[in-house]
Amino acid sequence: MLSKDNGAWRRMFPGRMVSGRRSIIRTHPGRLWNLLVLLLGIAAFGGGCAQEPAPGAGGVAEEDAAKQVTVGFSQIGAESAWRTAETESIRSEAQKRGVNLKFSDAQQKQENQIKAIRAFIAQKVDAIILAPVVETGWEPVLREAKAAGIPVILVDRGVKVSDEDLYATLIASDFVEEGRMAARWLVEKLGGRGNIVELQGTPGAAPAIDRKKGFEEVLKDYPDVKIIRSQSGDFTRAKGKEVMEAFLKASGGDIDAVYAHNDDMALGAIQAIEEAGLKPGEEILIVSIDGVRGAFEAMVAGKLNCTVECNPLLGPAAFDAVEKVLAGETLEKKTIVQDRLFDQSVAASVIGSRKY
Ligand code: GYE
Repeated sequence: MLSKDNGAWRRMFPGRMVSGRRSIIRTHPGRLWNLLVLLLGIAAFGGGCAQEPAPGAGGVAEEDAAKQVTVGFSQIGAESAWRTAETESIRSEAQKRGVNLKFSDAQQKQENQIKAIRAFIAQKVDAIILAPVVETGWEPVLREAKAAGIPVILVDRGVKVSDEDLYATLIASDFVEEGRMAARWLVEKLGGRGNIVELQGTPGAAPAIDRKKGFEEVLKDYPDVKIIRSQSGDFTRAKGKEVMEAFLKASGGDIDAVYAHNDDMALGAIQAIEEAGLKPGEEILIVSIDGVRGAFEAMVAGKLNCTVECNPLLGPAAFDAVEKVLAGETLEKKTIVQDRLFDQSVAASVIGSRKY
């Protein structure tokens, strides 16, 4: 192509000196080779595109380090099987793409997440992935990230801020809809009448707020289905068990069903119900959210009735967002992860294909 173009150029401008690259190409074939080698070198070693590592590209360690993207990930903790699956998905995707991941576990504390984000800013990371423990209180630190020119990608849970430009995008499930799905399933199973106890997630967390909201919204149309007790079990199995024990002590015989905001709390409640001499899944119906392996096992064993899936495998979508934002693209403000409902009737046939 080059020589053909060059020929055309010569035909159009016979005997005329041309400037710049074309003159080099036309008049000095040896230099053309040198230029090609130079261009290939730049492409192979990432000059000028330091923020877009070619997945799987090999090369000398030093040259890789020069173009490697660094991302800080502020994770909430390890309270549930869902959470550990999310962490694993982000870690393995970072590794797959050759991203240098700085991981920070906040042990359920917002103040630790804020500290981690400040440390990421000081370390001049290229981007930050944040799974925010609660919805409010993020504005100042997000402003600091923005001022430093570091994009923040929210995964899993949302935040409430006055300016949506403080984050690049949110990748999460529709928690309100999950609550509605759980309620519709339970109302039907109860035949439109019954007493429910609710195990809420972490106070102030988007999934706890929204799963309650969606569930109650459906219940409005069924006056004979009531939530008789509701308390936080912090999304953990141990706390779910403890709170369920208290519910059983207070209103034992009146409880027809449990609505747990996640599977771990439902699994804790199952233990409490069994220890109280009752049959979970039969004498007390149980519906929860997440769809982790332990929930499927409990459904196969007949102890859990239903789970609404909430997909934690957010690594690929999170790093797609990182790559796009670093390439200067504007992202959709929210990407909603699609979820499904599974009950005991399908548990045995799908358990083998579950990925988390
Ligand atoms: O449902 C729960 C976890 O934020 C969607 O947090 C997530 C929730 C998930 O601890 O198990």
